[in-house]
Amino acid sequence: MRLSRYFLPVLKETPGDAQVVSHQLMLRAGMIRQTASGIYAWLPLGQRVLQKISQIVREEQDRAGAIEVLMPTIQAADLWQQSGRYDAYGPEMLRITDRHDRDMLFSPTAEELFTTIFQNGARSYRDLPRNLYQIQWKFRDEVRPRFGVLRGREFLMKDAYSFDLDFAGARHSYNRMFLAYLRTFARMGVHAIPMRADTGPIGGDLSHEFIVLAPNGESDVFYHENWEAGRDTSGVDADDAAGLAAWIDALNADYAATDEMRDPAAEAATGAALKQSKGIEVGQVFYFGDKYTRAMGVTVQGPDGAAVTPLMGSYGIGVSRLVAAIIEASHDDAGIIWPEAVAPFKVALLNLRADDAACSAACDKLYAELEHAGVEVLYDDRDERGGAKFATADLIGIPWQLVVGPKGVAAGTVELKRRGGDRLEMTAEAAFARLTA
Ligand code: 5CA
Repeated sequence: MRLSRYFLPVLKETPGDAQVVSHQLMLRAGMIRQTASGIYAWLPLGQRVLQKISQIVREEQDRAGAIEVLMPTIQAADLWQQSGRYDAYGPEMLRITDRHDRDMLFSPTAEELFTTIFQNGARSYRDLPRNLYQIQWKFRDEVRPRFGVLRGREFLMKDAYSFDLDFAGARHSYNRMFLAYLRTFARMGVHAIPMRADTGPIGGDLSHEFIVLAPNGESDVFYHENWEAGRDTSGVDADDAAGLAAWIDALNADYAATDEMRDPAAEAATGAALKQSKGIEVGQVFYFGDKYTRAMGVTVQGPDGAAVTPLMGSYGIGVSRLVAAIIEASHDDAGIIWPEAVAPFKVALLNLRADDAACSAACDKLYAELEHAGVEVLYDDRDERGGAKFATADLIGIPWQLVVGPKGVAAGTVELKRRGGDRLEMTAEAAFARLTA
């Protein structure tokens, strides 16, 4: 992409109404604009990151055996009356009346809808276990939307819903998602710690929140220092129910809890190893058994012919919140530092002299070659000073800067710099080889 033809409205000044660094940087880097309280437009750079994160989430959900669907955002109220949540949900639910005076709502979550859709398609025990998921916008009329997309009103969520015949199966479905979440967040370059959590309006008796440690987080969290190291999930077999359960139990033997779920006895046992921090909840998993299937009268025919009420869990990831959470965890004074897996572009190609024919020819050639090799390049071909180009590339956090100036071109060299690292001089061929390795 040539910057001269892109839509990247960066801001020089930090907007006064943005209190946390991720919100400031997302506005300054031209990723989002607020259109109403807690509602944001995603500009091209923000949309690219949202897509990168969604794709990692999708790949790990698919790998865990979940099946993608897409549900509507607007739902009929009667669905929620069946489960009893229409009245229970309260003012966070955006209620809408259509032209025929029918009560509708904008989905804040989708247990009821997935339960009905499942009921409609599943007849017998052979149709279980299943896990259906979507990546779709949600709306919650938060009392205090704040910190940009960290707590928005409209936000992008991955929500998955599992259906099982018995408790052992449901527990395995929960554990599969637990593992998938560890893998998902690690691939994005963030470390998310699972913590026992309250179930809130979703209900049920078992839940974990996945928390990224960050000074601007809204949750107070307490955890064993062992959690500061990442966990290697490469050898874990998600199909081995007993092995997976044992692996997760061993992991959870290290204490970690949110403020509402503190356990003084367990904390005393953790002793000096206990750490306290602020954190951002980027995902949450729930097991709630037959709460929705029973209320909505869902059954399938069991192996012996008798009707069985399926047991459910639901599993959310805050996809749009993650964009900001990753920035909270990865930035410096100059701007964002994207982990390569979620970066909007891999390389910023900086032409230091757009008015110099030889320099521009060298840049154009590198740009064409990198594009041809499938490398995502943002080519700063604008007629601007080098300083402004470095500042923009730093602000928007592109992992690699490929710097081409007239002196280098004459000497047959370019400079390659890792965002936040040193600049190394090399031939254009060597830089190309490094970026396509
Ligand atoms: N139905 C369940 C699981 S699918 C559910 O709704 N869970 S949740 O309430 O925990 O939301 C899932 C994730 O969405 C949260 O972990 C959080 O990362 C994200 N989220 C929730 N509220 C907001 C919000 N107001 N702004 C941005 N992200 C949010």
